[in-house]
Formats: sequence, C-alpha cells, structure tokens
Amino acid sequence: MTGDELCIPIFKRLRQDGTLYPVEESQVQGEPSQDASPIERDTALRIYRTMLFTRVLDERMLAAQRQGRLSFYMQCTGEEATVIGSAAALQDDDMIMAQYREQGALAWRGFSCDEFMNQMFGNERDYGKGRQMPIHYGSRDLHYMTISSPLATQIPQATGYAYGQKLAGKGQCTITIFGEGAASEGDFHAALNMASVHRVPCIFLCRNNGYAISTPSCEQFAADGIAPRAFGYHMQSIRVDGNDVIAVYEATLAARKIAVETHQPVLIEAMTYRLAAHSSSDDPSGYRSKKEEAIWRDKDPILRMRNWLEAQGWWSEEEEKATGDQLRREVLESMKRAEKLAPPALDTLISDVYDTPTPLLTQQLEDVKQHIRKYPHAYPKGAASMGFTSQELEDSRKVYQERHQRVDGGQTS
Ligand SMILES: Cc1ncc(C[n+]2csc(CCOP(=O)(O)OP(=O)(O)O)c2C)c(N)n1
Repeated sequence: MTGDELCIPIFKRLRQDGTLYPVEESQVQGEPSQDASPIERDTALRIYRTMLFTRVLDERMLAAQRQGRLSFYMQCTGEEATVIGSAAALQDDDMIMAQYREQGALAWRGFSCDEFMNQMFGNERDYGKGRQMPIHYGSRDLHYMTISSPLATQIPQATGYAYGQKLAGKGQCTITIFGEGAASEGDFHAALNMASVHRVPCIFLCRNNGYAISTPSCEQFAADGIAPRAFGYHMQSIRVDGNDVIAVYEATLAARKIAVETHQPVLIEAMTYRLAAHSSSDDPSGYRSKKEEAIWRDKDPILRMRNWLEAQGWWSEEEEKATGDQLRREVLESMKRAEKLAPPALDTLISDVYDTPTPLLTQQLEDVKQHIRKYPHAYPKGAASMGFTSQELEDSRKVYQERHQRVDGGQTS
C-alpha cells in the first residue's frame, strides 16, 4: 500500500463572496442550520479588527524596514484567518507557541501596539531587553511563549508544556503553530509521537502556506501534505481552508474540546498562502510568478470575512475606512514613540542569564564596553545609556579622531 488513495478533503464554511456553504444533512445536529451565525457578533468583529490591525502593522513595518528604520520584519499577510481564527477559539490562559509569522495571535490576546514596537526597536521597554532580532515577541502575561529562531523547536516544547498542563489538571491546552517547512524537521515527528503516547492536550496547527522560503511545498513532501501524518501517530487530524476564518475557528474549537476533554492531541492543517515575501530580506520574484500570487490575492481572507460581515449587516464601508485610518495613525504614532526611547542599559546584556554572572560573562561585558569606548562613533547616540557618561564618550571620540587623523596623514604623505 502506498497511501495514494489517502487524500484528505478540506473543511470549508465560507465562500469568497461572503456566503456560507450549505450544511450537509449529515453534519446538522438538532436545530442549527447555515442561517445561524457560526461566530457571535462581538467575537466576529473583534477577530476582524485584529485582522485589519495585523495587515496595517505588516504594511507599516515593511515600509519602516525599507526606510532603514528597522533591521528586519516578517509578514503574516494572507494568513490572518488561520492565525487569528484559531487564537479566537482558545481560552485566554491556553498556551500559544508560535513560529514567527503569527503576530495576529498575539494581537488577539491584547499585546498592544506599543509592546510590538518596543520589541521591534529593541528599546529599554522591550521585554527581551533588545537581545533579539525584531519579531521575537513574547508575553508571559498573555501566555505566549517568546519566539525562537531555530525552526520547529517550539513543537516538542509544546508537547512538554501540554504534558505539564495535563498533570496540573486545570483544563488548559497548548497550541503550537508552525509552517509546513518546519513539519519537515525531526522535531515535528518527535513532538507528535510523544504527544500521542502521553495523551497530552496539544493542538498542532500547521500553516501550509505553499513555501518554505523559496522551496515550494511540492518539493517538500511526496504524499498528501501534512494532515495524514497524524494517522501514523494514532492522532486525530483535520484539513481546513486556512483563508476561511469560520472553518478555522470551528475546527480549532472542536480540536480544543478533544484535547482538553479526552487528553488527545489533534493535528490541524490549514491550507493557505504566504502572500508576502518570506521576510523583508527575501524577494519572491525569483521563485514564483505574479500570476500565482494574483490567484491567491483574490482569495484574501480579510476580504472574505468582510464580505460575510457586511452580509450579516455587521460592517459597512464607512466603518472599514474609519477603522483603517485609525489603525494606521495608531501604528505610526506608536512607532515614533518607540524609536525615541533609549536602548536598554548595557549591563542588562548579562543581568538575568545567571543568578550570579560567571567570570567569563563579566569579562565579555567588559570587553564590549572597551570596544564601545574605543569606537563610540559606531554605536547609537544613546550609548550614554550603556553606562558611560557623555564626557567619557566625548573623550574617547576625540582620541579616536586624533588617532585616525594621524593614520590618514601617514598614508597620504
Ligand atoms: C533549524 C533551522 N533550519 C533552518 C532555518 C532557516 N529557516 C528559517 S524560516 C525557514 C523556512 C520555514 O518555512 P515554513 O516552516 O514553511 O514557514 P513559513 O516561513 O512558510 O511561514 C527556514 C528554512 C532555521 N531558522 N532554523
């Protein structure tokens, strides 16, 4: 048996024009029909506003990176329904362990625009104290594990965390979100196996967005995507239209119920598309066509939800414009505030690595300080907040200039 006949269908609820697919007789239990709203009004509007915020944040931060104000950025554009629809189906104290493209889930939990900016600009209010690249957000209060750069490491960590939740017996679960590229890592398989063996309340949500940087999904796996892999681990699995916020929301609600009530992990594969480049350092024109992108732009998850909200009579052209204007203002003002804040004090570089810094770390910090004293011109103006007085920096700047004048003079004569 090769598994060729195994082809999992895609669960869908919402068409692009904002109408719902008819509910099959077999799926209808009791009274509810396709006429009943699958998401109640307040939740739907909050999801939609979070989707709009995430899109505006992406647009502004990519522009900021192009202007040289920010070193790096990664967009969620095109995947908002997968990320925010799933987060909305969880309880606030469920743990989220994401990859890097899931700022929408953090925004849903209430991470403020200022908190996003402080992390990206690595200023003195950044929870990570400026020690990470932009987009490595995290929030203990919001039960959102800080992003790690090494791919897929969050997946086995989620299994372990969910095991702890099971032992604590408080009815919480963990969701871990990752790309189909990350699902090629050994960590993915180890995580699913252990989750299944130990029956932990964990939802594995794969965003199958078509590409792992420049590698298309057809070059990543030969079988029918990610969803069927669950069967090898004796787990339940569902494939869902990742641009359909209602389908993602309902699938995650059902997965959470299975995970928490029966202590079984569930794998969700959300079929979506990475509309933007992989990151601000990438140019997708080298590996995919404009025509392909246009097909997916027509399936925009935000437009699809807007069509549905308008059909419900819950949203209008005026509200769309006013909300967009307000969000753009909010993001710009927040960015200006974050840029003006000083960098974290230099000593915090090692202050909370160990209870007492090791002699090697202390020596390394001293070396960094000497380097800054020697080359102050190469460091931000806020270097004074790195523990030096303005006079110290001015003195070292003079020494540096004098030395260079001597060197330049020697070379030209
Ligand atoms: C262990 C490791 N290997 C390689 C990388 C480089 N890398 C960063 S993102 C990425 C592609 C991930 O693709 P996917 O999981 O599909 O997520 P997407 O970017 O499409 O959202 C790779 C290979 C890394 N960060 N860590």
